[in-house]
Formats: sequence, structure tokens, C-alpha cells
Amino acid sequence: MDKLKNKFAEKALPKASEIKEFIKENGDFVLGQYNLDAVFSGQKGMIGLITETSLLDAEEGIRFRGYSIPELSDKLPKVTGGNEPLPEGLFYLMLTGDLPSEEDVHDVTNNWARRAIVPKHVFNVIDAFPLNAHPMTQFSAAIMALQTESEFAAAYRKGVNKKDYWDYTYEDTMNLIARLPRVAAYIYRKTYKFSEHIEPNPKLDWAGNFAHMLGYSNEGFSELMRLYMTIHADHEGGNVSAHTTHLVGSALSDPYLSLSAAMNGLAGPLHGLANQEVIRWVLELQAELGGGKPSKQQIEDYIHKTINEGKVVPGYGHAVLRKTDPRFTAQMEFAKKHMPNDELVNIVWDIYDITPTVLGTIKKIKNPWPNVDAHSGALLLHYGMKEYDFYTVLFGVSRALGVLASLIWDRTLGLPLERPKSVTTDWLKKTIAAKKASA
Ligand code: HAX
Repeated sequence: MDKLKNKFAEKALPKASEIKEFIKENGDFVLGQYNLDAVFSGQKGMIGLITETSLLDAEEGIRFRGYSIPELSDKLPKVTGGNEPLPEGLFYLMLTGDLPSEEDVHDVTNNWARRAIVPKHVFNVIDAFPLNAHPMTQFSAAIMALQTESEFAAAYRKGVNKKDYWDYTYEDTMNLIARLPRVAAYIYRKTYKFSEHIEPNPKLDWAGNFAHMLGYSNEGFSELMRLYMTIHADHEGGNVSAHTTHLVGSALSDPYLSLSAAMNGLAGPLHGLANQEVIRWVLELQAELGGGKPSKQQIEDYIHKTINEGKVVPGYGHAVLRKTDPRFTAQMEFAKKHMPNDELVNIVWDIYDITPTVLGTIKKIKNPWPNVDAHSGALLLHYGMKEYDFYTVLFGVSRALGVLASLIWDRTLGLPLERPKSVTTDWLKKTIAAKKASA
């Protein structure tokens, strides 16, 4: 058994029976009540999921196993001479609940490097797509193609005991995470760089190697990838990509099937695709003005125009958050350090100065503040990654860390098939009318 698996087993296996006992003792504890509004608002605020890896506070933002992003920047191991946390360390933390040592992180890097070989048929599947296929479509399909490798699916077919599900889920997760950067880089180089592919360098850390395979040799870009892969990894369990992984996995679909489904959710413009939409929105604003840096008044006018056309301002608002997303702030700090004079970055900051005030005057918008997607594109463009349709694939590679760590926990805790009750509006009307009549 590898070291991380050993550590996970030690920590997590006793939890399954501990939690069964906890449910037995507290099963009738009332967590909250919900009304018809909640049902029609996409179940916002209704507690309906267990996710161990992270917890989101509306005001403060995300905490991974209790640690905020600034705390993680401080406490997670880094490459020698680097300043950004290594995503391997975050994965270790999310999985085990403990902060990793340098050596622990090293082990994860090596573990993933050993597992990173992608079967040829996966590249053939990617190559079969036309160049105009969206990179997220190619990414989701490539993960499906990788599913031939699922150890969970093979073990299930052989009739494995349910107490061992976690073990095969762990193996699939580690293999998948190890291979995703290679798959994503292949999609990038095939779609935008004339299929001039770059072989992995197993001596590099996971994110550094990803930057290398994408074709970016600037150390600033590698540092950005470390930060990017860390802050996009997890946002508790109810967001579309995390919830999809959990839901599909609850049917005992293996991690490949579950992650591919999650990526289809991440590819929606109200979720992960917002990062490409932000850059499209900013570039369109610039183009309308004939280029250059727009004035604050021009930005304000463009926000109004967007809203009057019945569209959303991408990168702003959130289903849970009610303040500036700390993932936005982390990227802003990075930009202040690495590219304070970049024009596009300064436009993003001007937009940040204005948008919350403008959106704040629109009553129905619950959160006028920026989310994670408002900043990331400007950082990527600074290093020359101008193919913004690809941005959500980067998000997807990172998101796999959190949602798959959670899936291992799902199978360890024996969480059941998810199946909420649905009703028709007719049922609702009749039920409410009957209640009013009898009152
Ligand atoms: N611009 C214009 N209108 C907005 C808005 C924005 N940025 N944010 C919310 N609204 C509107 C909604 O469209 C909704 O209008 P209708 O009632 O007419 O449908 C109304 O305000 C109420 O929405 P809400 O309750 O404040 O927000 P929701 O929880 O329903 O939705 C969203 C949250 C993130 C989807 C929303 O704020 C939005 O569309 N933002 C822009 C897209 C975006 O940035 N998405 C990325 C979010 C972060 C993420 O998941 N990253 O992956």
C-alpha cells in the first residue's frame, strides 16, 4: 500500500463505523426547515450533503479542512525557491485532514508521476475531434476514454465486497489525477499548437510539469499553475461540479464516469466556463471602444448595457458567497507581485472598483462581489495563454483534486444512493390549497 493510502486508511476507515454510530444517536436531530421559495431557488441554503474536504462561509469564503487560503499559502509546502503552495499538499490535506510535511508532498508528486502514463486510445479519441470542438467537450470525452482503466469498475464486476469500495476509488482517483495534466496539455497542443506535443518531465512537481507540457517555460507561469491548481480545487459539496461527482458516484458509477459528468457541469457559463466568459466580455468591451484601457464611466456603461440586454456580468455574483471571493483576492495578490503594470490586469481591477456598486443597486442580485473567475483569465493572458476557450480545462484539472478526494470519502463512509423527492407544481398547488382550506 502506498504511504498516502496507508495514512488515509488509518484515519478514515474507523470513521465509517464512528459515523454510523453518530447517525444512530442523532438521527432525529432537526437541522433546519425549508419552504417553497427554497425549492424554487435551486435548493440554496438547504443542507442536503456531507462533504468532508472543505466548508464555505458566505462572508469569509472557503476553508479547506479548517484552513483559509492565506493560511494555506503559509502552511503548505512549496518548491525550492517558490512562493505558491503545491496542490499535492492540498490534496493530502483534503484527503487525510492533516497538513503534509515536505516529504509527504514529495511522495504524492512521485506517486502521481509513476501513474501518469496515458493509454494511446485516449489520444486517438482527442485526435478524432475537429479543431473547433470546445476543449471542455474534448476533456470530458477524454476522461470517458480513460474509463477503460477503471479499477473500481473491474473490481465491481468481479463482485468486490462493499467495504473495499474505497480502495478501488482511491486507485482510480490517483491514476486519474496523475493523468489529467497530460490529457489536458494534449488537448491544448493539439487544438492550438499544431499538435506539437511536449513529453512530460517526471522530475517536476505536478503543476510545474503541467505548465511544462502546455509549453510555458516561464517560472512565473509555473507558480501561477501551482496557485491556480490549489485555489480552484474545492468549494464544498453543493456546487455543480462537486455535487455532480457525488450524485453520479452515488450510483456506484466509477470515478471516471463521475468526473466526466462533473466536467460537463463545470463547462456551463454560470459555473466554470465563466472564466472564459469574463475575458470575452472584457475583450468585447475593449473592441467596442477601439482598444486601450476603458475609463471607469465606460466600464459602468458597459455593465448597464450587459444587464439591459438580459445577460449576466460574468465573474460577479455567487450562489453562497456574499463578499469578495478570497480566491479572487489570492489572484489579485499574485498579480500585484508579478505583473502590477499589466494593462488587462489593471482593467480587471478597475472593473472590481465599479461593478459591486453598480450590481449592488439591483435588488434581485444577492451578491455583487467578484468570484474566482473574475481574475484568472487576465493572469493567463499575461503569460501568453490567449486561447480562452481552454481556461475551463485548467479549472477542471484542479477541481478533480477536491471532488475525487470527496468521492473516496463517499465510498469510505458508505454514503447511499442520492434520490431527493420531486413533486409537480400541480401537486404543490393542490397540497397548499388543501392545507389552507383545512386551516
Ligand atoms: N450579473 C447580472 N445579473 C446577475 C448576476 C450578475 N453577475 N448575478 C446574479 N444575477 C441575477 C441572476 O441572473 C438572477 O436573475 P433572474 O432572477 O432574472 O434570473 C438574480 O440576479 C438573482 O440571482 P442570485 O440569487 O444573486 O444568484 P444565483 O445564486 O441564482 O446565481 C450565479 C449565482 C453565480 C450563477 C450568478 O451570480 C451569475 O450568473 N453570475 C455570473 C456568472 C458567473 O460569474 N458564474 C461563476 C460563479 C462562480 C463559479 O461557480 N465558478 O466556477
